[in-house]
Amino acid sequence: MRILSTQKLYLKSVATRGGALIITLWVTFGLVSLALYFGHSMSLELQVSENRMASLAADQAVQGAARYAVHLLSNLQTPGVLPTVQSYVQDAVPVGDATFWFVGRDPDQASPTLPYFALTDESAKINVNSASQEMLEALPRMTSSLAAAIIDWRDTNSDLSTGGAEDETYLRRNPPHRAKNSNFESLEELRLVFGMDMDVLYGEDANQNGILDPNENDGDTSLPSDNKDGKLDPGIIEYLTVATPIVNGPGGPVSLINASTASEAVLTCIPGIGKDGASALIAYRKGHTDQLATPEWFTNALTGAALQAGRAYLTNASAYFSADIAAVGGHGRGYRRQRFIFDLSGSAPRIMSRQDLTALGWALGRDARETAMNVKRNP
Ligand SMILES: [Ca+2]
Ligand SMILES: [Ca+2]
Ligand SMILES: [Ca+2]
Ligand SMILES: [Ca+2]
Repeated sequence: MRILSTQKLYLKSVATRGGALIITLWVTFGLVSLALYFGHSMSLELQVSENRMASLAADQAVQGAARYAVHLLSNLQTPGVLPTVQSYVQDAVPVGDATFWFVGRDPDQASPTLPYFALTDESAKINVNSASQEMLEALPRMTSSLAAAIIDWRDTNSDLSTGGAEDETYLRRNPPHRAKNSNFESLEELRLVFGMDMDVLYGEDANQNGILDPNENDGDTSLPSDNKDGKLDPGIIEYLTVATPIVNGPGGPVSLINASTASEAVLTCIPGIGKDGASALIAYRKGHTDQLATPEWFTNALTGAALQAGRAYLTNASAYFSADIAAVGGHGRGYRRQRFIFDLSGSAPRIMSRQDLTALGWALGRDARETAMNVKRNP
């Protein structure tokens, strides 16, 4: 009996120790899980705060780049003429941990997929507030009805142009509104014009960077819709501005277009110049880069009727420039993009507009993020 009760006591003690062991194991497991949980959430928090820091650094880089642009534009070697890309930095410029780029347009359009970095000239574009119906109709993707609707939107009267749209059309919309009957203040306002669609306005260049990104050349596989032809077919927004002043020309109001910086598509829209005159201007300026600061160099490139009709629209200088600034913070994180338009016509430079383009997504092509990581920075 005595032996039995000793065995019972032993077994009881083993059971108690086993229970204690299981409890200890559970507690340990719980502690390890808690440690792992807090460790994970702390590392997530750290990552979030690093991303926040990177975004802040990118924001600061954008502001710094804007000041740098103002400095460059206020100290032009030849007034009105953009500096050559060799004379200033514009590609993967380090600012502390951050890096910025000026997203530009290649005047020679050397490659449809390679990003080009530079400040840009607003006088290289057609002013949507002064353009005639004829000029608007000459834009790629434009129809005569849409050109008429643009003019009806901005003209102060309510007389309906052929194919255009005034109050009665807009009042039928849900919610109803009226035609603006005054000038466009921004190009985004074009979205309100009757007959406008995203294809016409933005074309294939969904991120508005002037180059063909992979999703812009894959047909309907991903947005935007494109013709997969290896070339960028931009929308009309690429060729338009609201920044340049409207002056009195011999045939009515005009906004001068810079023959030294305008694309062939823009030059083609100028009355009397057309496709032939535009190619003549482009060929001349490629062959005579040293003459582009010469006043009225374009008179040597055009002949007869083209010169007579087109001269009133052309200039070789500008006082309206834009800096489309993209930046990332440390480790290539925290992407930001803002487009500034500057008015340099007065005694002090003025920011005419500032537009946040971050939501359009990455605009710097394939290699920029890696370049940013490898940029040499001051210690
Ligand atoms: Ca009107
Ligand atoms: Ca693009
Ligand atoms: Ca596509
Ligand atoms: Ca295309």
